[in-house]
Amino acid sequence: MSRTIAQKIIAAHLLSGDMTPGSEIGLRIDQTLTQDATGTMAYLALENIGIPRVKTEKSIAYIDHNTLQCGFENADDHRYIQSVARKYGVYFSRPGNGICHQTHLERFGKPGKTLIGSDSHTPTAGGLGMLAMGAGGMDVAVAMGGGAYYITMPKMYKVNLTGTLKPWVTAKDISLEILRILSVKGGVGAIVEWGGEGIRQLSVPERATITNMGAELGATSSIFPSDEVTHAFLKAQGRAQDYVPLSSDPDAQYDKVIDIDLSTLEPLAACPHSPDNVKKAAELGRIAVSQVCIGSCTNSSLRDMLRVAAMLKGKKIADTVSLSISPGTRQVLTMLADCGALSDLIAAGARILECACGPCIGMGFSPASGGVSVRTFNRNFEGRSGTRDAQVYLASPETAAASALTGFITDPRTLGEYPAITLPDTFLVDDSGVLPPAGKEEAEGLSVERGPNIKPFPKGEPLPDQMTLPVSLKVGDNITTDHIMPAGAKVLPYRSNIPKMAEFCFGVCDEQFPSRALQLGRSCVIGGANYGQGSSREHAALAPLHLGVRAVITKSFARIHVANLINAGILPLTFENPADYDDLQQGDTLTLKNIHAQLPAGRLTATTGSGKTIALVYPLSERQIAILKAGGLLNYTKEVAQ
Ligand code: MIC
Ligand code: SF4
Repeated sequence: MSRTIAQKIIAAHLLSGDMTPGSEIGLRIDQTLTQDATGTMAYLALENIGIPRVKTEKSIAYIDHNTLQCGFENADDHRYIQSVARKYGVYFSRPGNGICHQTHLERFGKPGKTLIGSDSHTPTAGGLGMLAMGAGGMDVAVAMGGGAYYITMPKMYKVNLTGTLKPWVTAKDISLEILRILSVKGGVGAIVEWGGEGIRQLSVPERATITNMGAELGATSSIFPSDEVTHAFLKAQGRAQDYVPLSSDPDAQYDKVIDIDLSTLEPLAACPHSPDNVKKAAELGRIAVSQVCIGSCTNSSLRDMLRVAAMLKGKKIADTVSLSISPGTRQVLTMLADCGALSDLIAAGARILECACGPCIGMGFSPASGGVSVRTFNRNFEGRSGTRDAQVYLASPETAAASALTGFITDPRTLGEYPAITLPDTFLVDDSGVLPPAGKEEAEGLSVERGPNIKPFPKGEPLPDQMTLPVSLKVGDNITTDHIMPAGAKVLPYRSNIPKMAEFCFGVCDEQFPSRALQLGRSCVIGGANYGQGSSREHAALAPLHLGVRAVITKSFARIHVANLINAGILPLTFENPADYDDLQQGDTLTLKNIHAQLPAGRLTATTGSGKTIALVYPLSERQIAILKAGGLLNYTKEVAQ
């Protein structure tokens, strides 16, 4: 039987279910990663499950998100994760060692293996031919404990690249082009495989830029073949032994095929406030820029940094621009320093930040009021930068550096000749920033260090058979997890303190929501299409849970978020007739009866306060129904273990 790359990896890791698109499958997971902002919850869940040692081939805990330490909270979280990792058999990547996805790509990812990470950009490792997926922290905890990871068997999409990129046009522009074509909803329920002659010119870090931004399509994952380019990259990282070739069968079937001729692409930019609001940089007009940020898990490789350094060498950035540069990893930063390129960046006026997420997650470097910021990142959702009225544009390192030089959003082709760079044949390998776990015997005697900010994992309650729920909030389409549970330096320190964090829930939409919801007791939230897109943060389910939200009813959901809702014990439902969305308002009530009996059919009738009957649908697997009835994944996992 002929198969796509992803189907081959799925078949080799299938623990349950059949590979028909739409049905639930359970996968064996070889590797896991966590980062600190979601990691505390994942490890609290792991401790709760009660397994003494992780059972994966490799699990790594990265510290890269909450690295601004304005009080004890983040440092306490780092210390907790370090101690829990050491005890439970997890490698610990120290703060400053690098952004999880870039570090994982360089040092740990392996073609043909499965990886889940408590971060939506985990598919970055798909650039290496790995099946890598973002997941909620509880799912990662279960996978660390040796349990299956469950997904809906995805459809298969193929993007065929032909032709050659013109000078100044980059992998980032390819990512933006596919977002322009498919939109932020266009990849939901699918794995996007990249192929065609055109992929040969893309190095692994460039491929990773593309698989990274596949998260913005809503795709389950994105993947490249493992070929001679992959082999060369692994060899340069001193990991030639990790190479295995991997490609799709010539007659593999795809649900959708998209062709892109690379020679027709131009430098692009995603305009405020969505990654799919894509326009040609040349056609944006004269937009003055006050800030440029280069880095993030999308564009922080040595290639990207060297290119920017070559563009800035011997020049000064515009007086009106503040430029931040965050190299992705310590490997990148050290190599930049060794070859002198770091000095070129500093001399041009750049502010060098540590190897971490930084401005991408609003951890410092928020733009000025109404400021225009050009960023090489992957998300430009409203408010994410930390400045509510900032205008954030997403672009390639080349377009960003050109804009830093001129002070206006600039098509880099106007700068003249494309500066050549030479990438080394071997990279500097120093894994001393990754601390191995304790051996089994030593681990038994170790205790976990918990600071006062680390509160116990919130408990879900078993799903009642009948509920009358007032609508505590109604929101529109494309609500992101940054709306539901904002990030930024003010809120992120409370990632391990759900009661405190919940005070900021939906703050971008309605600051009164937390107090109103608490007052109502149990309630439901009404949303539009693609509800919960973006991050994997399960806080976007746990904070509403804490505030009494028992059901979320929408036109449609994003993949990771709906899994997080179920894991938290919150009932997800969609309108059978989308027009019913229009009739329901904040303050209305919905009564659901005989819930348990109706769930297996995936269809529930609800009665509104005015007596109208509406049909709500959502297909749930037996496992998901059992999780909801148990009051969330942790309760369920304990029940199953007994
Ligand atoms: C993001 O880019 O939104 C984050 C911050 O990396 C999140 C994880 C989080 O909220 O901690 C993600 O992408 O999953
Ligand atoms: Fe970090 Fe930004 Fe990447 Fe999220 S998208 S992992 S915040 S760099």
